[in-house]
Amino acid sequence: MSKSTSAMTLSSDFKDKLSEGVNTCWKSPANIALVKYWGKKGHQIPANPSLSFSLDEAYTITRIHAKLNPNANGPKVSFTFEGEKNPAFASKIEQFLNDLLPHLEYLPHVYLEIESGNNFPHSAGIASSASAMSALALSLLCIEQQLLEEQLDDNSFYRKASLIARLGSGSACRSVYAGFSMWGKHDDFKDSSDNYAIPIDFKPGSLFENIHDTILLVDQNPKKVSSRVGHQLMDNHPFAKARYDQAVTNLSKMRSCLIENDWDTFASITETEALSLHAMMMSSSPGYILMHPNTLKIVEHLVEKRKQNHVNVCYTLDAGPNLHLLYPEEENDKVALIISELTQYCSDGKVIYDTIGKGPENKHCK
Ligand code: 2P0
Repeated sequence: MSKSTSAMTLSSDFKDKLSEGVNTCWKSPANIALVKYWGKKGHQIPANPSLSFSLDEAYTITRIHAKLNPNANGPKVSFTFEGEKNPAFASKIEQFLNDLLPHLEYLPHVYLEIESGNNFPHSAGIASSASAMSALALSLLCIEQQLLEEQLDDNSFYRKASLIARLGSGSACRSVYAGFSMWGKHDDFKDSSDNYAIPIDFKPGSLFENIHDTILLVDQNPKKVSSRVGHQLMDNHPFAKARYDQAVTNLSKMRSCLIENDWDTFASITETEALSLHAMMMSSSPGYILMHPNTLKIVEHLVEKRKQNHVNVCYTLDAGPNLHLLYPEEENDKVALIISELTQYCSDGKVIYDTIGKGPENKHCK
């Protein structure tokens, strides 16, 4: 096991530090996948590699105050979400922390007061598990840093944070980095791993540097089938192998077009990935549809308008009905005109403007 994934030696006075109280606070973003993770092998191991970029405006802030739990009988948690105590979630976090015992040696000795909040409404139909789990992972690791004999270097810190986030929610492991990152073993990406995400090892072309992601909120209700169930339905899916092979090939192509600044190929792969993801859902057993009639209306309208007006804009979908419009910064004005025609299909006309982000931020320790 590498230094980044194994438990580190706690300092001799870690209990004194905990008696005084250890604090941390991290802000961590959501991300949007271009090559989609859909299907698992074993415990939180992806069936195929994926690639995403972190967002700027959609994030979670998590604060933890860690105290000594003198009974040392396992991690204990109190959890407050947006100012309200949530005991049901606290017990879910305690289960998650039990999974982390091999990775964070201090956990049996602590009582954690966790406070968390999002800057986007959690009912808005935007995935919050990636920002929430990455903020939690970074905070838990930051507490460890303050209790260790020797500090992790930056690279090891983020890899270990990514591994911990992955155990909470797969897509979260990509959110610990700025910009584009990928997760899952792939021959074209040196150091790639199924255990954690890595930042991409090249500079993307200028079209992707300040890429925008405008989210058209078609439906703000919680989705009918969770991603956890969706992943499970890939287990005996008749098209699973073809889908996993397609993702591997698309990741190679995506790497090339990001390097070569090739928008058209980028758009084509991104849209194929979105449609394949939803095709997997529709052809599962039982099949289900997360897209809304307005999702398709927007796709039709967008495809027609971008052709007429020669605009570099494409769409992707998460596991839900809301459209993410992706476009280079320089297309801002032209896309704004198209968006003004698309809000008629959005729930309460709602649109969230976001861009590629600078990654997580620490408020105290790193
Ligand atoms: C992704 N999604 O790559 C894909 C595309 C949604 C669509 O990963 O069970 O919440 O927590 O590991 O990460 C959503 O699934 O699943 C997801 P878990 P997760 O972003």
